[in-house]
Amino acid sequence: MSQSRMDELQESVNYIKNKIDFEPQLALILGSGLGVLAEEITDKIEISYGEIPNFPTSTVEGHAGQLVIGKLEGRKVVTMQGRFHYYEGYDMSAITFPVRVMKLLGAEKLVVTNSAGGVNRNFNVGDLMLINDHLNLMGTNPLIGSNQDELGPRFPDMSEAYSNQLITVAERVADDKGLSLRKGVYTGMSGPSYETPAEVRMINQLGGDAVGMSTVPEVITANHAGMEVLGISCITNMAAGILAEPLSHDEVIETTQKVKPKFISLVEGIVKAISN
Ligand code: 6GU
Repeated sequence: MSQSRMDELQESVNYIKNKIDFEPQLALILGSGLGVLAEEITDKIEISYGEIPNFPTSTVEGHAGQLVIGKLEGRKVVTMQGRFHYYEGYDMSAITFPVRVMKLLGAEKLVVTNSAGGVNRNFNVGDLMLINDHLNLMGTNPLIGSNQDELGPRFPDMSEAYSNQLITVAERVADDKGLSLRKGVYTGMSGPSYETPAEVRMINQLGGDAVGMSTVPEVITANHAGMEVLGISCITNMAAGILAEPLSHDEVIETTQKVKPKFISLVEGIVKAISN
């Protein structure tokens, strides 16, 4: 990361700060089909990615591509409605950029959501999984390159990449609401092809419970920045070879639609319960 990249970050942050009159405490990244949560945000300002200087712009359908900054359950939040994926052809610096912007805006905590394929055979389609660790099988790392010490350390610790404290909060909230949750290891793959059955068996043997094409770069960046992270996967389908049927993006969309109310209720409860 060069000094000019720092200047670009600062320019983006200043642009956004000029439009808001409070500091967001909590950042949210909403995955495919889960962007509806942003509709629950009040007193909000929406800023299209394309409008923000130096921001990458989103291409995938079903991704609105904007920051939504406002209040959710009384908390000040900055939300990415639509995220950037490595498989879209963005380089890692484009994927990490918004995370750094949200941190520089004031967010000390990050809640990241995604849709994922189930690798653990005990899981069912429609389950929500708290991520307690990840496997980075994307073939790269978002922090490769010169380190900008203002942003974080050269060799960031990843021993609690997903905050145990936030996991405990999420479990308590789910319990109060009578929602059942899974807990497990998220495996990040580059995509865009889904895994082969052999790859899914490999992931399973390595300890992965779910597999997807996002989250890992953002979580590494957030840890680098010293943010506390909570990750939630919506198991939209079982990974290849687990069930007899082929995988389809349509199934992913369909399941997220079904899980939406449960997901919104959980995340809202968590946002409310997270202490400042
Ligand atoms: Cl099965 N694999 C990957 N890589 N991403 C997914 C998925 C599977 N299901 C939803 N997203």
